Amino acid sequence: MGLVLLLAACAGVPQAPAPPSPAPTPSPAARAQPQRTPTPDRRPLIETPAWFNEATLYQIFPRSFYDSDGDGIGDLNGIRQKLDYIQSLGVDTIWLNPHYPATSYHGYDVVDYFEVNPEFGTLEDFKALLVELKQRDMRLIVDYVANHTSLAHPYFKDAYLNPSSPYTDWFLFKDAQNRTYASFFGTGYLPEWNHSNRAVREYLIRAALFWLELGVDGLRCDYARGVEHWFWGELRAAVKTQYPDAVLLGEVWDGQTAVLQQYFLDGFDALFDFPWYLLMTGGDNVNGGGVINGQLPPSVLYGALGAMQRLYPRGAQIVRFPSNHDTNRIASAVQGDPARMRLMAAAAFLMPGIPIIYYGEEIGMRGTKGQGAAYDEYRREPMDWYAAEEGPGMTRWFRPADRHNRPYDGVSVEEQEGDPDSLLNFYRRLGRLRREHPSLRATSFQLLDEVEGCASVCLGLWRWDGSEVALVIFNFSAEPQAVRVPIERAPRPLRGEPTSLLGAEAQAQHVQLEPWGVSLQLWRSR
Ligand SMILES: [Ca+2]
Ligand SMILES: [Ca+2]
Repeated sequence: MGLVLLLAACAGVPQAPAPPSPAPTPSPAARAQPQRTPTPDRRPLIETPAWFNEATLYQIFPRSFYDSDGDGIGDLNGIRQKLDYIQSLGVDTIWLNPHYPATSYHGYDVVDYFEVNPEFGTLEDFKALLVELKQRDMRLIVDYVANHTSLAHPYFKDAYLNPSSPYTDWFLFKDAQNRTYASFFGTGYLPEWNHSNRAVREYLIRAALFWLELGVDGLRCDYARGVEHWFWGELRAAVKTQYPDAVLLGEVWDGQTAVLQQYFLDGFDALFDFPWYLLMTGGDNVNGGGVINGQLPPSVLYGALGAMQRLYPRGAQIVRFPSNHDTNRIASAVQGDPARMRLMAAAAFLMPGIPIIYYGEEIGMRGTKGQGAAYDEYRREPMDWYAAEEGPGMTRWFRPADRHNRPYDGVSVEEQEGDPDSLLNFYRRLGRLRREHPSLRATSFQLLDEVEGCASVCLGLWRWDGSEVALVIFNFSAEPQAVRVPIERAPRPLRGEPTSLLGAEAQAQHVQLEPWGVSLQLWRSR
């Protein structure tokens, strides 16, 4: 722990009292009473960008999103043309999957850390996108790949089979001829950087500062676990000195909150909530599992949600995702059930944390890991803009006969745009609720120890800010539920009758929840 604290100190985390050790999920009795007299919060504090707490995110796989020049490949100008659409979701921040020159379709083998993939446009196009985003008060987070690079990176090309190369020590060669080397999961084509070489660290940090200098608002740090902990502290120190408002968002793929805690102490402002995601879905390659399919009780989420209050540093920001480019799409994970698609979206938006939408999720695009040479491509299919799957901007880089998304399947922006009951418009409603209600962006929350009338399959929580109090109840079952509204447990005084913002109105302090339904009641607070 001492080492961790030392590193935390150089990462800008004050030398505070020792962080608490991982706490077990509290017993129902321990959760039973709201805390009227708060005990002193001894967790360390991280200074995180305040704007990020308010953000709503959208993840774009650029190759698949919108094609501005008719070559069938999505590009930066295409994204710029669709900002009205993105904003219509209530989104104000984009996470862009890698935009760098690369030899792979996915771009995680970065050939040049200081350029734009010519398939996606030019550096000038990138700057034009930033200008337009700033005009709209929107923000951009770029992917940042510090673990590994490309076989085609000029430094690796120079060092491969060439022990006298000045770049020999930039990689992890395993023999005297520079023939074998460490690579990402042993894949061979993603050679790992040697982070113990100071020149490598300076190079990678220079790349980060290059994009921040252009006006980028944050870095989504790919495969943070592959890189030594202390690198992230060095990156934080370098970034925050010049760009205190830049967000460092880490991908730490783990189901254990104690593992995420370590990465917060390393200097990340924000992490994706993989513990929550894995419980909600049952796993990234699983369809039909987890809480969202009634295969796990929602009480398993107490650990992940409680970690925000007890285990993670104060200020830690959690990003909640129903799916991403490495997972089965949520529409497939819930086996095409529209009610569970909505419930998962509501869970991402209404549980505390920062929601992110993976492009196409908002129209229910399906995607499951493929079995052949192409596998993740099936979870990154072209954004479906049109009923006919044809039209301006449609990308065509991946259209196998066995793709998941088809013409006239009800899954397209065109088919859902004008339908007030569509999934697309449900996502917009969630985005609006988040924008309009400070209680739904606040970090304060209190889980109900038990939802009366629906103990084992419902999950409820209070959220509040200075002026309003919200009660959210989720029904993770295929049966309707009648639950009592526990107003006597409210964390703040309630004024008047509640307004029902999602689900049925409360009648005599009871609400009816649809199968796989959600209820959102809002009070003014005294
Ligand atoms: Ca194009
Ligand atoms: Ca379609």
